[in-house]
Amino acid sequence: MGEEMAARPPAGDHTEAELDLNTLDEALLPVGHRSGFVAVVGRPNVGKSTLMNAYLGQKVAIVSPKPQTTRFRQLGVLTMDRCQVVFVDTPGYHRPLDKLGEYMVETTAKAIPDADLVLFMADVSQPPTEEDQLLAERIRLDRRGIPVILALNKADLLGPKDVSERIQAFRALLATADWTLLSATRGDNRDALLEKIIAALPEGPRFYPADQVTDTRVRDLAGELIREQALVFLHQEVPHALAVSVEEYKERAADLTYVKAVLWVERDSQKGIVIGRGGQMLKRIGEAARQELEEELGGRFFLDLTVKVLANWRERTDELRRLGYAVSGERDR
Ligand SMILES: Nc1nc2c(ncn2[C@@H]2O[C@H](COP(=O)(O)OP(=O)(O)OP(=O)(O)O)[C@@H](O)[C@H]2O)c(=O)[nH]1
Ligand SMILES: [Mg+2]
Repeated sequence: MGEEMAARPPAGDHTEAELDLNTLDEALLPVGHRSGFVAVVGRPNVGKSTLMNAYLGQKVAIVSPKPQTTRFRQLGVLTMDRCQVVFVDTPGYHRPLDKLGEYMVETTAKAIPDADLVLFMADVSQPPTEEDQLLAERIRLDRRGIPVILALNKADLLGPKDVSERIQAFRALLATADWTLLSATRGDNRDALLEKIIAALPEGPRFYPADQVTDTRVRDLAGELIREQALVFLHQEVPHALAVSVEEYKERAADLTYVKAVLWVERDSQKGIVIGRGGQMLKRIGEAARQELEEELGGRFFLDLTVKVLANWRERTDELRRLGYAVSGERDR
């Protein structure tokens, strides 16, 4: 199935509008049509993937309360009649502790000079951290005149008396950047930020067909959705040591997809935790993942999950490559 995921049709009867969008030939794009790549960067857990998914109205990138959830560069294409915004969701910027971390940070760093706009996301409910400062420094060095917007997220968690002090502290990181205080989950200022993003993009044609929402293959998204559910149930070091590879993805019937996936961990003890007593943990993860796949991708799914040990995979370039984390290059599955 190497297909990329198409945009979910809007709810209700929008057939006419959809047709218009899909058949609009480049020459017919409205005067002043804008387009461009928006690198969504920030330290882990600030809400980058949440915001991109909210703009797209569907889950293209997985989300979890645990830091370092996103490991790949993930595109989210938002097409409107007047613009096409290509969000580039990136892994959280941090001080890497292993080769996987180096790959993640490199992925983020590479997205910055390639972008038309950098969206620096931060968690405004906490003071700036060293990671925020390191990233701001990197942006100052690498952006080469590219505009930056500071998206100060999680405003819903910010007490009113801290607002002005916190805004000042984050603005000090990138003094010339425009900024918006928002809540990606509650929606406050989300539309206002989108308008700022669109206004900052150059005029230009579409990069992707109007009905394409990402460049992630469906089978890779399935692997990510399985990992997302594993992150819900697993704690401490296990989520970080976990990788998921999809070995088979087959439509067995019109309405039934078979997915065979391996959950890789680094040690026997972690394997025991992921399987759980009497297989209970793996069963819970599998059941939750099946529901998630059915909700996000539609149709029924049959999941065949196994847990295997790949000693120290986060430190081994060859194994990282095999799992799709191609160091110094793009994803090469
Ligand atoms: N209260 C609150 N929580 C939020 C908001 N935005 C995101 N979150 C939560 O923050 C957590 C992290 O969200 P993600 O979207 O995975 O964050 P991320 O920046 O993509 O994280 P990494 O992929 O690890 O870099 C999740 O539990 C979200 O539900 C917000 O505006 N308010
Ligand atoms: Mg993320």
